[in-house]
Amino acid sequence: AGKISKAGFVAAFSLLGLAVSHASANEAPAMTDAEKEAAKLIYFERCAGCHGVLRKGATGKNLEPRFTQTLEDGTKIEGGTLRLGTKRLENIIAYGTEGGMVNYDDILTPEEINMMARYVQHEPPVPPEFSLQDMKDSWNLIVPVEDRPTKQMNNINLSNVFAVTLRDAGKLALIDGDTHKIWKILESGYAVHISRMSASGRYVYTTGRDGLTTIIDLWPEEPMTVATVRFGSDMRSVDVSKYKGYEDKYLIGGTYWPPQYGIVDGLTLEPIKVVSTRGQTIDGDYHPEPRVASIVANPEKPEWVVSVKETGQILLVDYTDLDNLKTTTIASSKFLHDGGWDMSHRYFLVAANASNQVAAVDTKTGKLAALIDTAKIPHPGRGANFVHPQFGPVWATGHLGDDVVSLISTPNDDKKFKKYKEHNWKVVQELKMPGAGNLFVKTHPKSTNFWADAPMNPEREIAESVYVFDMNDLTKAPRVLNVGKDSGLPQGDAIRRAVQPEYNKAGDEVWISLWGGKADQSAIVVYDDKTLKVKTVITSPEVITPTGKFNVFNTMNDVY
Ligand code: DHE
Repeated sequence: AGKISKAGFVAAFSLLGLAVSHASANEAPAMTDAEKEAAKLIYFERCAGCHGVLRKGATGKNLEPRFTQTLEDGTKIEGGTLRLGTKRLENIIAYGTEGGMVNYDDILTPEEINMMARYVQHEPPVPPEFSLQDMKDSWNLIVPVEDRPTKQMNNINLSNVFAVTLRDAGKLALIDGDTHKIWKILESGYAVHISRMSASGRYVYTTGRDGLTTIIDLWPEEPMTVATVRFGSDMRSVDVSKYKGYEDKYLIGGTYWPPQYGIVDGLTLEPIKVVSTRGQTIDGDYHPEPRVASIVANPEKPEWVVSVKETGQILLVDYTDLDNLKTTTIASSKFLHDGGWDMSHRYFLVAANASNQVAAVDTKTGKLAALIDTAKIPHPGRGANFVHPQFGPVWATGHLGDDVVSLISTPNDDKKFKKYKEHNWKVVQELKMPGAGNLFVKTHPKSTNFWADAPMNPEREIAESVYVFDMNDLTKAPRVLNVGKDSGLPQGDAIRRAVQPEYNKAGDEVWISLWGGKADQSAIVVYDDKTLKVKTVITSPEVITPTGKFNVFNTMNDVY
């Protein structure tokens, strides 16, 4: 393991038993077995994240056959909802919708689009569960702790290394932030979603969409994967224990399928425990697929904050006694997704994206602090914190579904911020963006700039650019940097999405991924934060579909 290729992943996926029966509903259009297999994989890779394996909907709409099939006599209204049918589904898949569905006409062929339109009219196949024993069977300890170096064996400034997801290549690039040189590219499993750092900064943990988690040791001469484990068959989040005395002792991983979280040893990844997240939503309805979305470690308490998407329950998981696990369940808002800490690191703010709300947890009291209504589909990444000239400390989120960035006033015990108390937990300002489709925002304590992307906007000009606000004067329109043009790479047919600003450790450079097609060479464009001029373009034939970038120091210390 440690070297799981795309093909390996596909094989593992089938081994996991995902080649299960496809119970066809009466009115579903015909499909061959080969088509069903191909469609199932595309659904998993492209659709399940938003619509769910069981297709009950979250960020995306419910796609159960009762909504997707055409009735024999044509399209009909069912329970107030339009039944879709093959033709309309093909249009939606090809061209997207204003509701946030992206277009797939540049990724899938017309035949594949037709196949997917037919596939989602069949009953969804239910993948198998994944037990603690399954996790143990998948565990691969490549280098035991005692065989690892006892000191750093290279001269790299590890705290300024960037872990960069090469999404469709199934790889992770480790890039030296001081020299801008690619240090090492490692196999990582399919589509690493996030990387998180160990409390010590020595290890990088990655989590792949295929459920594979790796631990990479940065101390050998060259970084290497020292263990791997599979938490399930679909996964997005991972974090280590950070509380004093527990640094790097445990690692938690949250899965989309099966809906559960697992806890493993932080240095070897040996599986210890699995806990299901199935249960009741905040409305009291049973949900069979409550997926684990964001997870963060609280450095001030022996606790992880775990957001369960479909139920709207935020769990505070205490890791001091895993046999007698203590969990606080905080009812918030449904469809929890991504989030980050406020400036004081006392409050965790998480987007309930399809509810158009942000939930704030007070980790000191273990209670919900606020539910804040926002513009459509908030999508903060981890958000961004700064002191607003008029409203004091704010935490910011962009929006996938609206053309604004929302600034939310956050409480702060520092005396000098007391006067802003009346604004707390209100959206105090919306910064105007050129369109919807933002995914990530970022700033740095040493900077006066605030960066926002818009990769999901359907317009090329907008999606290939980033927007830089001056935090000293937020009445000004943002400066526009066209990352596509700045990369110097030739423009093809597909939009190259400019995605996820990430600062270096010093806070004087911002790295943007230019996320092109699977077959195209892409790039990471590095800007000088002061002059907004290009400093370097990091590219090579191996730089394929770069997306998330995680600076070791900033990720370790939640600097954003
Ligand atoms: Fe993400 C964070 C889920 C699509 C890049 N993404 C997250 C988190 C979740 C999530 C739950 C929070 C993890 C945490 O902090 O613990 N993402 C999902 C999806 O369900 C969704 C919508 C569809 C899917 O099938 O995965 C999705 N995400 C994407 C992408 O298409 C992106 C742009 C490219 C990619 O690599 O797949 C993408 N997501 C990211 C990144 C982060 C992230 C870069 C971490 C941001 C950060 O700054 O922490």
